[in-house]
Amino acid sequence: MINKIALITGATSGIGEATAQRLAAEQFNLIITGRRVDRLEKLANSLKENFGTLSLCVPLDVRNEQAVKMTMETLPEAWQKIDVLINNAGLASGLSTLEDGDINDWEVMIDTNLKGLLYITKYTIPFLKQQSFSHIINIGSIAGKEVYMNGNVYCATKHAVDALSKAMRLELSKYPIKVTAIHPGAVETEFSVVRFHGDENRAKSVYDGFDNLLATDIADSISYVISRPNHVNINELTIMPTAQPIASVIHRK
Ligand code: NDP
Ligand code: 8X3
Repeated sequence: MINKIALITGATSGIGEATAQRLAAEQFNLIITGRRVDRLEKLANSLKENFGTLSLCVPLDVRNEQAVKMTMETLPEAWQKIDVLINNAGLASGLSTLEDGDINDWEVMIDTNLKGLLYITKYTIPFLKQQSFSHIINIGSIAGKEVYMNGNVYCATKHAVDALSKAMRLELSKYPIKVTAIHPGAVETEFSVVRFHGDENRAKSVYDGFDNLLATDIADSISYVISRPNHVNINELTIMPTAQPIASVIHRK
């Protein structure tokens, strides 16, 4: 059996890392990217040891268009048959009104969540097109479906991911490349530590008193979506903790 290949952005932590574990368990070989090289190498070794699969570690900042272009244009031949692209790398930076917002936070979110996703997608499409069927999974957010207080720019970038997912589906179904957007609510990862610029106590309090989603729950949904028959595409999934009916309401014990 020939192993399928998935490219996962942001595989060094959280949802991306859990997805790498899940897909390797299903015998995918993986192109894993992120900025933290030590974590990529550790992950690749553990996947090989636990599942016998191969990983190509690609240290990459998705905000660097030239680096993304060069990475994809020089991809070793054995890794060019990409079946699944998982656009997962992303972040929230800060949580405040626009009036009080930090412009650097806005730039980082727009450059990563929006422009980074575009760069990766543009330079991966030539490989996806070569496959008889392939699939793009975009990790959006409930913040791309609703707007909550102080979420402004993060919400805007995730609304853009929602719009781009629809645009990609329109343009790419002819090849055919499937496009699925997955919109999670609160998942406990490093997300809130990053949002609060390293304040671990504040980050922990986000998940106090209710059963948040786990990164493995989202990996599970990705596994489901990419294992449907070729003629079936799941356009989008919104996945929430039971205790979080909408973005801004969490029932805490
Ligand atoms: P984590 O902070 O745990 O993981 C984020 C990943 O993105 C890391 O692997 C990080 O790698 C990577 N990343 C961030 N910036 C860049 C960059 N410039 N270039 C390359 N990689 C980058 O958070 P999550 O796993 O929670 O987040 C994954 C995705 O899920 C994000 O798009 C997030 O918006 C989305 N999401 C998260 C939710 C949550 O509640 N946690 C809910 C809904 C959506 P590195 O730092 O090594 O570069
Ligand atoms: C992350 C979920 O609700 O913090 O996208 O925006 S939320």
